[in-house]
Amino acid sequence: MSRGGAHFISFEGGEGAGKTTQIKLLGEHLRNAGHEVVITREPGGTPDAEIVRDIALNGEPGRWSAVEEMLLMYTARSQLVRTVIRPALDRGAWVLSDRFADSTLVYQGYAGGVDPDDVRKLHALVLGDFNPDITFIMDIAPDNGMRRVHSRAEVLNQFELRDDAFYVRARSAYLDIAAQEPERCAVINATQSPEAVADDILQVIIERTGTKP
Ligand code: Z5A
Repeated sequence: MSRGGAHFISFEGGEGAGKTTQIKLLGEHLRNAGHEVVITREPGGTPDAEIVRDIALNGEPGRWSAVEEMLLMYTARSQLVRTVIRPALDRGAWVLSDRFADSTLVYQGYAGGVDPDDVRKLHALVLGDFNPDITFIMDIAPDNGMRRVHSRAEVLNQFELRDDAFYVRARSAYLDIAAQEPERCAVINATQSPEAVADDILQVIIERTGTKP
């Protein structure tokens, strides 16, 4: 999808994969190079969508069915795209999103039990063919990622309390999506040092955009 000088990049992967860390590093790199950068996250990214984040993520596992979670995610996503992401792309900005639609396909779909085709249909209904230009799949074994999360000593959200099999299904679903959509997705070895991961990410951006930002 051509957007002129604008780029929409999403970061996906399991808990503790380093998505937030890498978005910060890439955002700094791009801003230092003189680009407008809009960083957002999902669920969230607008005041209303942050309220959805709060009710979707907190509480006990099982508070919402997977279908209900999917609807919450797309309600928040629709407003985020309409009010933040599309306007930023229209201005020519780089938009870096901490998770996007693949998270719903993986967490509510492949790992959560909603038919993935139904998730795709909802995406088409809400957003048409709107998708990131590049999606980084930050790949790390779930136990390794969770060790990083636990070492932060925060209160865990209801997704971080799910059983190991859920995370194993999620990792494998991400790798399947990357295999199905190699033009959009790039799998990054997230077990490396933050600097090495950042180098790999920049390399993919150079290859895919044809410019060194
Ligand atoms: N969810 C969903 O179900 N459906 C949807 O459609 C959407 C989301 C959009 C959001 O939680 C939850 O919502 C998510 C899926 C669900 N499930 N969970 N959990 P979140 O935003 O709170 O969690 P997260 O997205 O997984 O982020 P995270 O746990 O903060 O991980 P991260 O952003 O990938 O990692 P980080 O914060 O950059 O780093 C984690 C720690 O590791 C930190 O202490 C770093 O200093 C450290 N770190 C980072 N990189 C490295 C490297 N390379 N080496 C060593 N240590 C590192």
